[in-house]
Formats: sequence, C-alpha cells, structure tokens
Amino acid sequence: MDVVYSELHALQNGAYELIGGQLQPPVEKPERAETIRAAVEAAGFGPLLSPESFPDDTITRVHTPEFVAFLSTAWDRWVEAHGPYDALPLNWPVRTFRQKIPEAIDGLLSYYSLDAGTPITAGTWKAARTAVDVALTGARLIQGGKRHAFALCRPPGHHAAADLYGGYCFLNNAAIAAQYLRDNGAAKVAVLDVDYHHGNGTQAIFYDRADVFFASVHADPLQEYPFFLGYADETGTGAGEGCNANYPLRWGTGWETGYADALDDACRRIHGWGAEAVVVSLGVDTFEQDPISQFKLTTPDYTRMGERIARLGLPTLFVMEGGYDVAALGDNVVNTLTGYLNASVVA
Ligand code: SP5
Ligand code: ZN
Repeated sequence: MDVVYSELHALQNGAYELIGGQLQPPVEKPERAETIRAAVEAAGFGPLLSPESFPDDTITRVHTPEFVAFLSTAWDRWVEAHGPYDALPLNWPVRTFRQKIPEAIDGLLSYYSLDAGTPITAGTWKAARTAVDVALTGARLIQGGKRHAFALCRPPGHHAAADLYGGYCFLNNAAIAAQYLRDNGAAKVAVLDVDYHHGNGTQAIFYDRADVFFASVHADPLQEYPFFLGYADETGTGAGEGCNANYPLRWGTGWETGYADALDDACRRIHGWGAEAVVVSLGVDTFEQDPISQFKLTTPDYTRMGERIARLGLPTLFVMEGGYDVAALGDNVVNTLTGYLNASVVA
C-alpha cells in the first residue's frame, strides 16, 4: 500500500496544551507521525511517497476563503500583537453574543476556533497546508485507479469545519480528499470516521449534501469532547437527509461490547447507500491505553477493524487523524492496514 508522508508535519509543535486544568506538553506532537512512519516502513508498507503540490482551490471547495486567509496569516499577526508564543483564543461567540468577524487577531482567533487546545505556532500553516497535499496525493492515487492508499497526515483534520479550527485540526484533510474524489470522477463518496472523537467538522461540511455520506463511530458527546455534535439523531438535512450516521458509544466500550456492532452497522449503511469510494478518518485514539480516551480497543482489535473496512470492497483512502499513545500508535495503525490488505478482495 502506498504511504504518503511529509516531514514538514514536524513544523506543528505546540509548547503547551491546557488539559484537565493544567498546562502540559501537547499530546498531539511530532513523535506521533514519526513513530507511525517508522512502523509502516518496518512492516513493509510503501513506497513512502512525498506529497505533490495541489492548488488552494482544492481547499476552498471545503473551507471558506476568509478562513484560509485567516489561518495563513494568524501567526504573523499574533506575533505582532503578543510576541512569539503559541496563539490561543480566550473567549468565544457563544449564546447571547453576535457572530461578527472582529478586526483584532485575538477576536479572529475566537471567531474561527472551537477550543483553546489547538495552538497556532510559527509552523502551523505550513504543516497544515502540507497535510492537505498529503491527503490529496493519496486521493489522486485512488482516483488514478489504486485500490488503497494511506495518507499519513499530521496535523489531523476531522474537527475542522468550513470556517472553524480546533481539536488539534486546522484544515480538514479527509473532507478535502473526499471532495477531490467527487470533483474527479466519483459520484458518491463516503467518509467513515473511526477516530475516538466525533468528526464534527467533516459532518458539518457535508451535512446538507446527498453526494457524500458521513458515518462516525465515536465516544458519546454527552460524555466526551467535542460535546456539542455527534448525536444519533443527526441524520443530515435537506438534500443530505439520510446521508449522516452517528454511532455514539459510552465510555468503556470495547470491541466486543459495542464497537464491532457499531462499525458493522456503519459499514452496512455505507454499502447500502452505494458509495463508490471511501475515505477512512483513521484515528486510533480508541485504544485502551490512549492518554485522553475512554474506549477499550486492543492492538489485535485493529486488525479486525481493517478487515471489516476491507469487506466494503471499495477503493479506500486512509487518512490519519488522532491517536496519542505513542508507544502503541505504530502497531495499531499497522494492524489496521494489514487487516485491511489481508482481507481485501481485488475487484
Ligand atoms: C484529532 C483528535 O483526536 N482531536 C482530539 C482533540 C481533543 N481535545 C480535548 C482533549 C480533552 C481530554 N480530556 C480528558 C483528559 C483525561 N486525562
Ligand atoms: Zn480523536
């Protein structure tokens, strides 16, 4: 399986994350992508391909031009105002506030963000922009006839909406890849999101559309971040009614205790809908030892996950999302891809 990777991911390297009331080193750190790259190479996956450059209009098919302009200039404006420290928002336009776009950089961070856990640093734009190229290079391989590819994206993307960043995500790599597949020949594309957290950004981007099906298996937002989207009654709207499927699962869920059944149902829905290709938002933060998560998947369970995805029988682009137990990340990703490959039926 081709693997697309760029070392420029390391340009995203925040100093701190506010987590549980403490400033700690971020869990979303460069070692994540490096350990995955080493593991997939050691497991014989490859070749390791560098990303091609894609134009900005692939991004603005999914994100607003204003948001892209903000992200690409935010660091310089922040440094001018405050100095070279991680750029973080401090308040949000929640209930009772107006949705105005402010002038000051602090206000812009507030307007365009959904949390304070996602630092914008000197290298954020370059890293996020490159992750899009990584995803699109994978999408182009699929569009060109490959049955599968792995886009080793970092930073991740699935929390980013048309004009929102957060959850360690800036640009929605998987959504941009799905849109690219739509724009280059596939009439119906599914996104299957198996990250522990609900893919609120991807859902929001495609919520009113009948040409992209979004299915997500994730921790119940009553208990878990991002809290305000990802419920089972979110089924799509307008033309997109029936094209969104959420599987919220309670803390403590394991493979045999709800996860496998939810994944199976999500895959059935994607198959029944008639997807021509699937983009998998591959987060492995469902792992039992993940430092910020409460599911109980084990390393062997990821082999089963890959096998189930393979039984869709669809051209498949894996796009890396979350997963924070660096010691096990490599094995969990390799098992997913190996399970997929060993079970895939060549059409
Ligand atoms: C891509 C992705 O996986 N983003 C996840 C962003 C989650 N950020 C909030 C984390 C809050 C963790 N709270 C639990 C702490 C347990 N010690
Ligand atoms: Zn996650």
